[in-house]
Amino acid sequence: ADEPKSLPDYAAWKERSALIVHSTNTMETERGAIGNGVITPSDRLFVRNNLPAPPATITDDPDAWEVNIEGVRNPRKLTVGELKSMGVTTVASVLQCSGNGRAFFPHGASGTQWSVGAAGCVMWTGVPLKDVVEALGGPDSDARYITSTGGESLPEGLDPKTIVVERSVPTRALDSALLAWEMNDEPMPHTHGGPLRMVVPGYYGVNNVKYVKTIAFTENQTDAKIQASGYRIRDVGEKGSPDQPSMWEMNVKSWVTAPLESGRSGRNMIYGVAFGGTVALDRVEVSLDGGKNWKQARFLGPDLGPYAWRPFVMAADLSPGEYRIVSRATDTQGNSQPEGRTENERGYGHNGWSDHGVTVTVS
Ligand code: MSS
Repeated sequence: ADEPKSLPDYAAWKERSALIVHSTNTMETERGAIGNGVITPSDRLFVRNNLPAPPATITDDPDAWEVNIEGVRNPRKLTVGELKSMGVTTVASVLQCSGNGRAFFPHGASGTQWSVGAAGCVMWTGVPLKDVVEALGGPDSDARYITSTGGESLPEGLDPKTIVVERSVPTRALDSALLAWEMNDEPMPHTHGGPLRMVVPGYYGVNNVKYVKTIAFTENQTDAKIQASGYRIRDVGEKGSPDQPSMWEMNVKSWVTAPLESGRSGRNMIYGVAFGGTVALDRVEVSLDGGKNWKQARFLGPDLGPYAWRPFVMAADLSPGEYRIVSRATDTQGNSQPEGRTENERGYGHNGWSDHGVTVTVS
């Protein structure tokens, strides 16, 4: 058997037993380690890097880190120290990779075979991007996108546009975006984008650019590959292109976190997590028979706002047998998880309830 992979140095502080190490750049939270808390402990949070992480020394003096703000009336460079005097807010939001659930696609979508654990709910603290932009005179009048650039140093000899982590999101995200220097009440770990991270609540992980070094208000989306052809919903076998839907706002989703395999005859508590992306959740229903009959679950713990996930629980009195347990979330706009998948080349955005279920044997 293969030796279990160990954690890479830059993530060595993580709880090894809570994670599946896919590669040096990709680690997911075990389904059973997601638990039923409103916040994912930092040492259990998944990691995904498209490029090797910059050296950990970038967080030695976090207040000295500089970010360029461009495409505003008075463009300038600001340090994290300066940002800290411009405003502060804390937002709980789900960080989820676009490819979470890719392992369920039957066509063998290329990329990390994430099951459910490329997601967590995190508390971010930083300055609302809106406050920063207003202090600099507001965005240029033709701005339609906010383009964030990651601070990795790029290997020489390659066209930077083909490798840089640079993502554009529509300016509607300005209402909620923040430049965050803390995660879960601690300085932003280097592993998760410290000293400074662009956080776009309710948007897929890729838009939450780590070690952010430039924020630009732009008329067009960046032509970086990760934006122009990457992270797009396209038919199986098709190439990526800018006219296809980009992985921006997340869709409504839920999954069961316990029990996962076996239960004892009698009362069982079924737990899971659910979120609505940029829309608050209305309800979660659970089915014990693969979707024939549904019963509403109860939310657990405090509501940390529309971008956070909500743990849920449902009590079930089970006699011995096999159960297909599935959950289905609905947001306050009436969007519900579909039963199936939207087949797509890269296996993005899967929120179908059927594939995300678990088969539990009660004895
Ligand atoms: N940022 C940067 N700078 N770099 C990289 O690579 N990645 C992405 C984000 N950001 C990156 C960034 C992704 S893709 C994701 S998911 C995220 O991040 C993750 O996070 P963490 O913290 O967990 O690691 Mo998919 O959609």
